Amino acid sequence: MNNCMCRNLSGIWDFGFCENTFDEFSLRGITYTDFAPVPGCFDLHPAFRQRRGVGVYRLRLSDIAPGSWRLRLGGLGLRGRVFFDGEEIHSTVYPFSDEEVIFTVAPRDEHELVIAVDNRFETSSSALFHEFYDFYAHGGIYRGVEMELLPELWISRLEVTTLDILRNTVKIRIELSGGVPAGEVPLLLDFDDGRCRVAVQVTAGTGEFKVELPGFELWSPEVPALHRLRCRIASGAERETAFGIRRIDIRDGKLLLNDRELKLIGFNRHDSHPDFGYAIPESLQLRDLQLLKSSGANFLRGSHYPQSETLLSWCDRLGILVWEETLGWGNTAEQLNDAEFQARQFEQVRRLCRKSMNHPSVIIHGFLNEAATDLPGVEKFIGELAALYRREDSSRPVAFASNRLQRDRCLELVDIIAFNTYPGWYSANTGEFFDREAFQEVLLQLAEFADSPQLANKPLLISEIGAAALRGETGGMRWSEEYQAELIKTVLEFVDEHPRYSGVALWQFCDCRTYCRNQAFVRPRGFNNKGLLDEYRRPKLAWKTLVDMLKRSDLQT
Ligand code: ADA
Repeated sequence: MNNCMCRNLSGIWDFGFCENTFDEFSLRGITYTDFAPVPGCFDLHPAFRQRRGVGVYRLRLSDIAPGSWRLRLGGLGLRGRVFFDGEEIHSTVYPFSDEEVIFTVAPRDEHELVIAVDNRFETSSSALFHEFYDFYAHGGIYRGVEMELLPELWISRLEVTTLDILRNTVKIRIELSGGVPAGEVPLLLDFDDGRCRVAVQVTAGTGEFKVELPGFELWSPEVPALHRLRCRIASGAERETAFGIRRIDIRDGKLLLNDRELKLIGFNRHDSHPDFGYAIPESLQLRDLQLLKSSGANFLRGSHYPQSETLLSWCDRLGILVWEETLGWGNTAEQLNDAEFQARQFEQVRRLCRKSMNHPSVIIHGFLNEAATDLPGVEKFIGELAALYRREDSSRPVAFASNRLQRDRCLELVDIIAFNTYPGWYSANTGEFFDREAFQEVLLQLAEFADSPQLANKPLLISEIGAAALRGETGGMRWSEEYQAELIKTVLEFVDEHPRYSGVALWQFCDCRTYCRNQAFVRPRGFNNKGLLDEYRRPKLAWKTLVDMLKRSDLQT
C-alpha cells in the first residue's frame, strides 16, 4: 500500500532456541544467545542443524508511530506464534501460507517483535505437514516480513480479472477496511500512469467494476506484458498492483491461453536449496526461473505448497505459466476425513486465491498432491475443495495430481486430469536399462482412459514423471545420467506428438533434501535425486538433452 509507512523487517534478528512444547511456550525464560537471518531456516544454522524445537526470533524496533499496523509474513513453518511488546497477536498452523495480522501499537520508545516457530510435527491427522512427506520439514521464517502503518480508511483488496480479450475488458474488485462509511466512497482507478483513468464509487466498502482497456497489450509467455493499476481514495490512501490481461480456457479437452492451444512443458520445483532451505534468496530464486525459461520450458508446478509472492511476480515478468497448489502430500483417507484437516485445506484455498489472483502467470489452481482419491467417502470433500476454488476465483481451472490413475474416483470433480506416474522407475517390470516401449505403453493407456466419455472434455496433463540420477554416475543403468536422459527424452517426444496430452511437468527441476523418517535407502544422500539439475543447480545429462530438444523444436507455445 502506498502512502503508508512501510517497514521491511528482513535482516538479522536475535535468536534463541527452546524445547518447550509449542502450546507451553512463553516468552519468559527465553535467552537470545545467537543471531539468525530472516528469512531463514534455523535448522540449517550450524549450531541448530537438524534440531527440532522452537526457534525464537526477536527484533527490536524504534521509530514506530502509535496506531493501527498490519504485519505481513510471506510464510513460515511448521507452526508459528507472534508477539508484539510481550502480547501474543497471532498464531498459525499454515506452513508456507501468507499471514496478515492487524494490531495496535501503543506509544513507546522501543518495541519488540518476536516470532516463535516450531518445527516439530503435529501428530494428529489435522496437521498440514506430516513426517512422511517427501520433502524436508525445515523450521524457520521462510519468506519476508513487513509492517505497515494503516490509515483510517484503507484498501484491503484490489483484484483484477480478465473478462474478455477482444475488447480487453477487466473486472476490478475493491474492498475497503478500517473506518468504512455506510455510504459511497469515490475512488480513482488509474491504469498505467494515466493511460486510462476511471472514477468509481464503492458502497458500504465494496465494489465491482467492468473496465475496457483499448489498446492494452495481452500477457503471454512470449510477450509477458504487465500493466499497473493504482487505486486511490480521495482521503489519500492508495493501493497499487501489477496485472496482466489474459484468459485461460478449456475447450474440447484442450487448454487454451488467449484462444491458442497450450502445450505445457516444464518442471515440478521445490522452492528449496541445501544451504537456505525454503528461504532461498531472491537472487537464487530468480536464477532458477531464468534457467527454466532459458531451457525453453514454459511451465512450473509449484510442488507441493503455496509459492511466494516474489516467485509469482517473477513468473509474471518472465512469462512462466504456473500451477499453484495448497500444501498436502499423499494424505490418507483418515486425514481427508478429519474435520480440522478439511478446515485447514479450505483456509489454504482462500489464502492462495487472494495471493495469486492478480498474477497472470498462475493458470491452474491445485490441491492435495497424491491424496487417497481412490477410496470411497472422499469425493464429498474433494468436490467441496474444487467448489470453493471456483467460488473464490472462477477464472482458473482446478486440478489435483493423482497417482491413483485409472482407479481415481474424483477426476470428474475437477477441470483438468493430472497424473503422477513413474513408469520406468517405480514399475515392477522394469529391468536395469530403460525400456522405451513399456514406458510409452503406460502413457498410451492413460491417454485412452482419459478419452472415456465422462473425461473426454478435460485436458490431460502428466503432473509428474521422471527417474533419479546421481550426478557423475554413468553407464546407462538405473541411477545413471543416461538412464534419466533417455526417459526424459522419451516423455518429451511422446507428449509433443500425442494430441491428447496438454503437457507435462517433469519430476523435477533440481534435487532436493527430503525425509526425516528412515526411508533413506530409496533416497541416497537424503535427497530426492530426480532433478535434471542437482541441488546446486549443476546440470545432469537430462538437462542438456531437454535444452537441445526444446531449442530445436516448437514444443513450447
Ligand atoms: C510423488 C510425489 C513427489 C515425489 C515423487 C518421487 O509422485 O508427488 O513429491 O515424492 O513421487 O520422487 O517419488
